[in-house]
Amino acid sequence: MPAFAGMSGGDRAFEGEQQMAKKQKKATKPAKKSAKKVVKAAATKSKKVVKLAPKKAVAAKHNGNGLPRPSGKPFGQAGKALDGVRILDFTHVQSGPTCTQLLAYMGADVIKVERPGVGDITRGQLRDVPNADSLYFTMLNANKRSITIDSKHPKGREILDRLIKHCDVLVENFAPGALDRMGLTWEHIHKLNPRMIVASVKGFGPGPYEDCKVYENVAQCAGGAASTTGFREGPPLVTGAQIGDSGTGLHLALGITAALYQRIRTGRGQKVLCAMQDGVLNLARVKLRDQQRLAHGPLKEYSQFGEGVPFGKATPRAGNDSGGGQPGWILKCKGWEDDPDAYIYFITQAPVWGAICDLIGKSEWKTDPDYATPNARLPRLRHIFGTIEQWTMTMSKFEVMDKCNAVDIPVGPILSMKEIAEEQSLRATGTVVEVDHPTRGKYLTVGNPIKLSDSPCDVQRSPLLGEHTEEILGKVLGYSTSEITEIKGSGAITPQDKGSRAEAA
Ligand code: CAO
Repeated sequence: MPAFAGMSGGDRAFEGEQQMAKKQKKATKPAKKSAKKVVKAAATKSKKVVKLAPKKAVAAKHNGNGLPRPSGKPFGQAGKALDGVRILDFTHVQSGPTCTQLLAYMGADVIKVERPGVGDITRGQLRDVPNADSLYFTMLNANKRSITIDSKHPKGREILDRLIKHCDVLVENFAPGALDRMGLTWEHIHKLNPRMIVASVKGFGPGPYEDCKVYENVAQCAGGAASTTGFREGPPLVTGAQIGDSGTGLHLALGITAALYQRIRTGRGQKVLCAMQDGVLNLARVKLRDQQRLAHGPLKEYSQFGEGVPFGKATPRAGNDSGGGQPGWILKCKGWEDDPDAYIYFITQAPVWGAICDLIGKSEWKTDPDYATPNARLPRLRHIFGTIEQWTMTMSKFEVMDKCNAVDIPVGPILSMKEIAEEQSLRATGTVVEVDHPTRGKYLTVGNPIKLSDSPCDVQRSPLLGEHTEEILGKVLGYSTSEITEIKGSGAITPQDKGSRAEAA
């Protein structure tokens, strides 16, 4: 029976483990029997031999929970966390690809389906090297394989159905309804493969906006991040961190791994939905906390309070206030006039208030009732940070970092992307990785930010468009060479016309 007609990969990996455990358990049975014989025969000669039997029984009990014995291999050499999990990756742009790249980093076999001749639209967006896949694409599609399939072509649909039978998870972030329009409804997928997990990113969950297309900044605005970011006097601001796209992809990856785990018990797949609005709100939850605190009085941790500016009805923008239990602000450092990143985030953490006072030459603040306690300081935050800034401006951000960390004061240098790209400690941990690519040459990407001690991440370059089409048709789906030739001739895996290519580029 071909592989795609059977059980799906993730379960195979887990059930393989269980069978191994059973085998180990079985293996102990004959040993137990022969041990009993030896014990019987020897009993007449010596009582000491009899005592060996219970010891074997105890050793067998360790396997009794159906799980394999702990691997004897050194950590990092027992495969990857998601080995055996097969992902049918229908994602594009940023949110979905973030999710599947993380799963690929953890060992899943990610098969990215792309439109023939066009591919993921980001291949051609923000291009820096002519005719080469953009950094936008290459930094979001590492460790994946690419197959081109026209999902609206009858033969393409047939190939997709085979892939659905073969895989454990289908991940997609099309516009609402697009997957259904391809004929890939939940009912269709679930009938073909009841174990399939169907994971989707959408802009909004069910409700008035569920049919809307959504990009990053739409989600930042609709999720409450933009209204609470920026300075009070200015307009709402979006943040450079892609909390709508990459943040939601991250949420989706967690949902998928949980669904894979649940499937071990239930034997069936399920739908996993992450709406970008929900993902952003989850990351902006402290601002919903403050919204509710407002009903009980002003937000004293916001410098607006000390400045005597009344609060409105909604959580305001608070500039660089931490707004939390430990007040903070961004302060200038030496060279700020010319260097836009010569700043440091300074936190006046209460337990080290004495050290702060000593360091900045304000030892008298330690006992002054206007400054000695966190509550006394709240109405004076602007003045306090202004005073600290006089001190930070005399040094570089790294000198401030050294002096503060020496006495446990939490501070954060404002690092530019240039500094991050050059930071050797990030290279050493594999968080920033240099990858070689056949058409664009060497480039930097972000490796797996989640470090697993028994599942190291080895970052592989992103695939070229359709690089693995024949390999997947033949080796994964079992099509013969003549069938592949026939498929090629059908137009299901090759570009149909030049018009669509030009449009996507
Ligand atoms: N073969 C044939 N057709 C294919 C195909 C393939 N392999 N892959 C995609 N298509 C088709 C889809 O079927 C769809 O066609 P229909 O509209 O006729 O059904 C079409 O390509 C376009 O898909 P789309 O609507 O998803 O793409 P878009 O560029 O118009 O919209 C986006 C992009 C991101 C706004 C939309 O996909 C979306 O809202 N996604 C959900 C939210 C999301 O993830 N947003 C984050 C994007 S990252 O910033």
